[in-house]
Amino acid sequence: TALAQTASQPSPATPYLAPDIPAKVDSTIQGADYIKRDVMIPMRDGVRLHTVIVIPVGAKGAPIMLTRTPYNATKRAKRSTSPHMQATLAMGDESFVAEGYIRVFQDIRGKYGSEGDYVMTRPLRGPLNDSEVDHATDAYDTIDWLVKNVPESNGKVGMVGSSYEGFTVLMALVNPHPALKAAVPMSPMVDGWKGDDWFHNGAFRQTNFDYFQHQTTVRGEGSDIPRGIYDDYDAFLRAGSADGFARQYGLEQLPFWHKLIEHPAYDAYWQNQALDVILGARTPTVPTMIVASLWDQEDMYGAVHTYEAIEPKDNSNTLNYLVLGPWRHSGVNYDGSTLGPLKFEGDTALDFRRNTMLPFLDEHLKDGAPKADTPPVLVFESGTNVWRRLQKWPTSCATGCAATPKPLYLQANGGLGFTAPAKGGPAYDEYVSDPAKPVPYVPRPVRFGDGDAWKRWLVTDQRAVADRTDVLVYTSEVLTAPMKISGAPVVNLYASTSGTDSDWVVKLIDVYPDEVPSQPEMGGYQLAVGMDIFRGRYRDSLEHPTAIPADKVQRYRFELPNANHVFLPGHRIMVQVQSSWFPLYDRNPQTFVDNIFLAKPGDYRKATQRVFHQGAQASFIDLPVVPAN
Ligand code: PG9
Repeated sequence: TALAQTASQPSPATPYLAPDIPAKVDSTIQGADYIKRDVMIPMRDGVRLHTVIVIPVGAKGAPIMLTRTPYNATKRAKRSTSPHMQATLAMGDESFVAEGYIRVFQDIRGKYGSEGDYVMTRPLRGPLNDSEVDHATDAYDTIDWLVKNVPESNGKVGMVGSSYEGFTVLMALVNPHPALKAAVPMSPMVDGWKGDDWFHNGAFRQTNFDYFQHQTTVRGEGSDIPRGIYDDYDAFLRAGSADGFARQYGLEQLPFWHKLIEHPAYDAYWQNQALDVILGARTPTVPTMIVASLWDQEDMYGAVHTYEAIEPKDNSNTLNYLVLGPWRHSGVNYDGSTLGPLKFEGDTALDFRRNTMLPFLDEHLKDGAPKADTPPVLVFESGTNVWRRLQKWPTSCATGCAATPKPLYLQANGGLGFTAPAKGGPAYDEYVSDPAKPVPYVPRPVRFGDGDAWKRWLVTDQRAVADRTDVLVYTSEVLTAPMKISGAPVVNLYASTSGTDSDWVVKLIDVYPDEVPSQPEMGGYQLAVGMDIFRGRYRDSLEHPTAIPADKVQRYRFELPNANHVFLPGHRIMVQVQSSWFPLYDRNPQTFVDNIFLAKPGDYRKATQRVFHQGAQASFIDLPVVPAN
């Protein structure tokens, strides 16, 4: 009977109310092909940094690949829960696993499992940092500990990482530990004012608010900003200024926001952090492969400028390498077969990681590895979609390059060409820039939280805005021969505004033929090859902004991102000019105020903008034209 069965059961050893969550569970995965060690590594000031070390079972004399991250070391070392190291680590690490590397991730001080204070992109010791530690010392102390405490290693350490993690790689090069034998900084954050993350040429990037919220409200991962508004175009327009947005959502509590609004211009705060300048002033000793993406929507400035700063110091030609791939920001670590509508032959990112990066790292980190056949510069040529091996970058520039740039002139009636505009005819084109109706940077609704849209926005079809009355469009004749550019196009805009301050956005565009049989949706596509914004108040000095005299022609000169592109026969070249790029960039009130972050509603005024294309005031883009291969 049921009663008899109950009575015959043995008395249980585990009390029914024993707590079901034990104090500690050993999470070792039986039969795994790797060992994970979680350690706290002491720094010179006593602060301990949380570090995850992933070691292949049976490793002996293996090199170490280190990444120092603000993005959670535990998570970075756990793509999935698996007994296989290959599945445990991220896609970008697959080649390291295949080659038997020990992989190490460390939380930087103040984030996730690490002790200490978090300071956003903590400046080096010096005028901005009077403590005894920075990322250079933390990297040094970490590497020192690793080579003494990981017996499975051969004592050689490499560093790799993208973006913030690329910044920590560059920081480790400031006073490198002797065991640091090779470095691969990818899309590193180098100059937060000129063209990486926070600003572009003084215009503030409002996508950063979400970043501040996630990264600096708590030691771990912060939550989203509860906007309660679907379209960020509306959310930011209604908030008024960037500071208005910050106050509305409680971000004015964050110290980093105050550091930004207290330093809107390129003052000593930014100058002293410019890592390209800092590294360019030192003698390089560690072989370094700097990786950039051609369509980097976050850190498009740092990589190439750091390469250019170090290059004159690399007397042996064995320390400074550059790679430019057809990727979005950090795309080098993911699938590089496509970017938005652009299709490449095979996975360009995997190809690079496996066939260029790994042999380079092996050469310097693996005992007895052969010398790699690494070209000084490896650049992807968009348009023709092939890799090119070069001796130097750029190929065309004002001085010291194989070719010098060629001016591409804006002409009357929307023309664009290499001949200076003829005398006579209208001297300028004009539009009204209305801060109440700024030009959207992508078609509305705009969702900063839509990661996929953000990753591909630089290749958005620019037809979306070409017909707006506040966007000027200049188009060349149809090309009959390929035209290749290889370097940074430089904008020389002659323009006036009826206001006293203004932003200028200039885009260099490849217009596809009307019909593209193999990919019909590309018919007439307007693909940006390089575009950027310049805040007019900084035209004469990045440090000391001045009001623009109303209705007086001024010259605005600034670089567009580096490109290595072939405009194919049948295509046309296009230039677009506009005065807002919203809500990615905060609006310029078009009235000169001390601090644009704090502009009041009444400061935002319509202005009549004129772009000149005649005589001494002929606007042009200096194009880094080189012979097509
Ligand atoms: N672009 C990001 C970032 C770098 C440095 C500072 C702040 C943000 C990143 O992808 O890490």
